[in-house]
Amino acid sequence: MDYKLFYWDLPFRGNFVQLMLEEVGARYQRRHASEIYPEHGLAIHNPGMAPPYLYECRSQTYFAQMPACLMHLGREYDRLPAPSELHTLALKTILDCNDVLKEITNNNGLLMWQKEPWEQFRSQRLRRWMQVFEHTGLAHGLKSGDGFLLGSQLSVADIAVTALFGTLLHCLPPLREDLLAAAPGIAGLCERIEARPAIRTFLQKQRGEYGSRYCGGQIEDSLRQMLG
Ligand SMILES: N[C@@H](CCC(=O)N[C@@H](CS)C(=O)NCC(=O)O)C(=O)O
Repeated sequence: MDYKLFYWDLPFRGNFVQLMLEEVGARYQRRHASEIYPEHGLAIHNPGMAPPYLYECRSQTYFAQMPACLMHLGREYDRLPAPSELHTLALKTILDCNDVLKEITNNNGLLMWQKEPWEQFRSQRLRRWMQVFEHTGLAHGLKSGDGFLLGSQLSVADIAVTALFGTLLHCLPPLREDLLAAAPGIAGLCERIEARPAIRTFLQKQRGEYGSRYCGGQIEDSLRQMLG
């Protein structure tokens, strides 16, 4: 066993780590977040605020913070670009993705969405975020039918973008038209990454179990109401 991933029975933030574990063929167990959070959250070494938690068996280390988990796996499995500027852009991309998760859930579900702020977010910030990823890809040679976000090789950035938008489109399909309009290259990239054998097999199984569940809670209900 290489890793244990502690998360809820949802794709949302956990799939960033899990798609990576699948892509690299790591031996891992998916465990329920409640085994750690909240009761035992401070009892582990290097505690974090909330799931996901990644436990590395070899080093007996817990990692919290999704971007840290993903960067760690990227380094362990050689899925980080070698030039230091691209390495930093990979981190930046993962942080961008984590920001989108927070924004789309209205600050991790602090307030439920109302029609007007949602429509404003959808047509302005969400659209702009999509364009941010699209422009990054185009600047590094992403084409409509091939390529990756940061150059000629798959990196953690491709896994992150797919965990963000592939999941979003599967769970909240009305947003597909938004991505196709604002970031067609990213839409194609997500399809290609989701079609990679290990990831495809995993997603088929997970989507069979979870259906279209996304982030859970009242905020997911609120998002669905907004999308009619
Ligand atoms: N910045 C953290 C955010 C963690 C987070 O917000 N986790 C959510 C699920 S995606 C959670 O379980 N929140 C429960 C809580 O904060 O009480 C990360 O990137 O991992």
